[in-house]
Amino acid sequence: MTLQALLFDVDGTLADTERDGHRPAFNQAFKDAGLDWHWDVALYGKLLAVTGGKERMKHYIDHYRPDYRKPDNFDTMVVELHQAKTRHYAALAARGGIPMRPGVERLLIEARGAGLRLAIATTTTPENVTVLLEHSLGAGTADWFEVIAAGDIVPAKKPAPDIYHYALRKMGVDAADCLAFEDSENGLRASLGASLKTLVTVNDYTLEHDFSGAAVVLSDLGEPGTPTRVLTGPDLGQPFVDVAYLRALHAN
Ligand code: XBP
Ligand code: MG
Repeated sequence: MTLQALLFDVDGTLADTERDGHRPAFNQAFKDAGLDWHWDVALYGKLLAVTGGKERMKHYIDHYRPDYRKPDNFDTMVVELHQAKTRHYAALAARGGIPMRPGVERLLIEARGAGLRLAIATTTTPENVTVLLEHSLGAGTADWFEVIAAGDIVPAKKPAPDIYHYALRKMGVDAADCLAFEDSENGLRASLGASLKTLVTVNDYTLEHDFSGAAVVLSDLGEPGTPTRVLTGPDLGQPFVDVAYLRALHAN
């Protein structure tokens, strides 16, 4: 059991994409289509219980809009709305509008230097991952990840473990030799379902989630000068998460 690879969730983990990235992109797509659907910050927090943008829209209609009469082509309409939403999100991300969370860039650079293998396991659409990485982390950084497992590549989204199983299979690595990084309960259920030790960094939408089973729950990865806070789990006595911290956590 040696630490060989790190698997990262994207939304909420690498960057705070939900409130000011995905949410306004959905709202713009709804508006462009002449729909009176609008997701404010609080409602979006509730809708996040359902992963996947298309699945989230259907959930919204089924649970919050009993007044809405679905057209016969509702499924196609949702797919098209989601494509429009993805274009809006990509434009926002391409303007560099979504910064990486504290410590993410520093840790990725150190991990690469230490020979750790990197992968992504996310529910979001593949284009969203590439555009975010290339514009917020830097040109060429999508290539830092040997596998980008994303979106509809597996039919069952998080909290199902399928996306993690897919990434592990592609990498040919044992779950026992990896660590996963997540920010949400659904994400943690997925990583734990794939037997991955998981480090959680919370955000405003996920603070109250149930993170039982996580190896550690932190405020963020921390930076020199702005230390991380341990919310649950062992205090490894380091002000920020670096590769030495990850090796200690993995061996713990
Ligand atoms: C992310 C999601 C995604 C995003 C929106 O969850 O659930 O649906 O909110 O992206 P996780 P899409 O961080 O657990 O992977 O609209 O492309 O689905
Ligand atoms: Mg997430």
